[in-house]
Amino acid sequence: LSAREVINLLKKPAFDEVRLDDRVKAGIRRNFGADLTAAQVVDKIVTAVRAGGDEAVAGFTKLIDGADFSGKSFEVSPAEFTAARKAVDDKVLASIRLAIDNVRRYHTEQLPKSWLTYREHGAILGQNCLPLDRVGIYVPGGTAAYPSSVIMNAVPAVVAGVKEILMAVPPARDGSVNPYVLTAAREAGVTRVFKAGGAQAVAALAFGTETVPKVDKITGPGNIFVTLAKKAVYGYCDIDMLAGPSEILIVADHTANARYIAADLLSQAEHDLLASSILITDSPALAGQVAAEVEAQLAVLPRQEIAAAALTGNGLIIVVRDMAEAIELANASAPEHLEILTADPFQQLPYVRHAGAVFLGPYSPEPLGDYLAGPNHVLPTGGTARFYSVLNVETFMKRTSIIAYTKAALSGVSADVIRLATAEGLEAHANAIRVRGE
Ligand code: HSO
Ligand code: ZN
Repeated sequence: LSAREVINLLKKPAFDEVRLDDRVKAGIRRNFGADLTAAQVVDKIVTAVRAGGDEAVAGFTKLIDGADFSGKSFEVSPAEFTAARKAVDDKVLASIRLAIDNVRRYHTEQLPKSWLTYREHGAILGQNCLPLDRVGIYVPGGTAAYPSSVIMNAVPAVVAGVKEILMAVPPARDGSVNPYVLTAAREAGVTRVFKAGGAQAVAALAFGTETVPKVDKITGPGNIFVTLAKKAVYGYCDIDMLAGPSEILIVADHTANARYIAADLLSQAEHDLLASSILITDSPALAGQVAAEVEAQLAVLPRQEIAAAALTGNGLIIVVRDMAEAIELANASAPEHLEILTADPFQQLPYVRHAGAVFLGPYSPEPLGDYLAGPNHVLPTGGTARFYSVLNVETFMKRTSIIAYTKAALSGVSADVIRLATAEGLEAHANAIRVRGE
């Protein structure tokens, strides 16, 4: 392929209706009885929940997840938390706690500082960094019930100082929620958990219902319905980003270990039918070894079907002339996860401009970051690493500016302010300065 063709191949859309897989399309037809797009379905759900509150949420939960909460609470009770905790092995609990600890330590470093500074004539200027009051974190269910995602969303919010952290997670048919997810929620500091998923959960958090208080921001990954719902409610509350299927792009030279590379490529492929796994190397020999390794390792994976579909759809091995070309292609792709497996990976780091997270060297496999190295695993996908950042403490904070001038400081700039106000034709603005000079 020409360089241009390769670059076009690597630049995937963040998410779009075209990427809906057939099972989702069949689900839409089954539940909504028409050939609607996902965006149209989401629009219907969001409007219904905004008007109908709890009852509408319960209706969609029954229709889509099969769990029946009509006339019952869909909030997780203290008894359910206790039962979940009992179902979790002590060793797993210890690992959850280690992950929370590492993630907390890392995110504490990110806390922004409020500050005040002096200007001429005793004027004081500053900035106050404040946590949001109430946030909602979305945690996917189904085959993607990830306690690690609970940790990655909740811990930065706790570190930011958010008082109320609500969580929404889709229930199983019998109305239950994965015990690991509930235990991680409790350990990480989540305040309340609601058994609702999809667009209905996002709408409930954004607009509030009788049971669910309205939040200021919704974070966390989800399927296409969750993502489109976040887009639809943006402005009524804030959102973190619009995330799509997982991606890994590995840049490697002849010194890299083909078994490691294959394992890491498969680690993201097993997430999702639409996940993407790409190797870029300047070594044709390595390319061949990795292709063989991927086949061998894939053959014994429990989630073989998903991983194979992902590799067929979005798996690539690209052989380039040199590392400069490899990094250029990596930047063009702006991957969620970028692994650099070269003789001296730090040498490439200064040239990396677009990536959600970078993993350097043979002992920093991507799954280490998914669970407990400390950095967040909620990352921009689909090329959006060009403009979105990884989820972080400031995701849960906002800044307020502070202005405290003295009489002397004000009179020093009065004429300038009046001139600017007059130029804008805003006489009342000018007067606010004038009356203080009298
Ligand atoms: N790699 C996923 C996060 C995750 N992996 C959760 C395992 N559990 C998206 O970056
Ligand atoms: Zn992962």
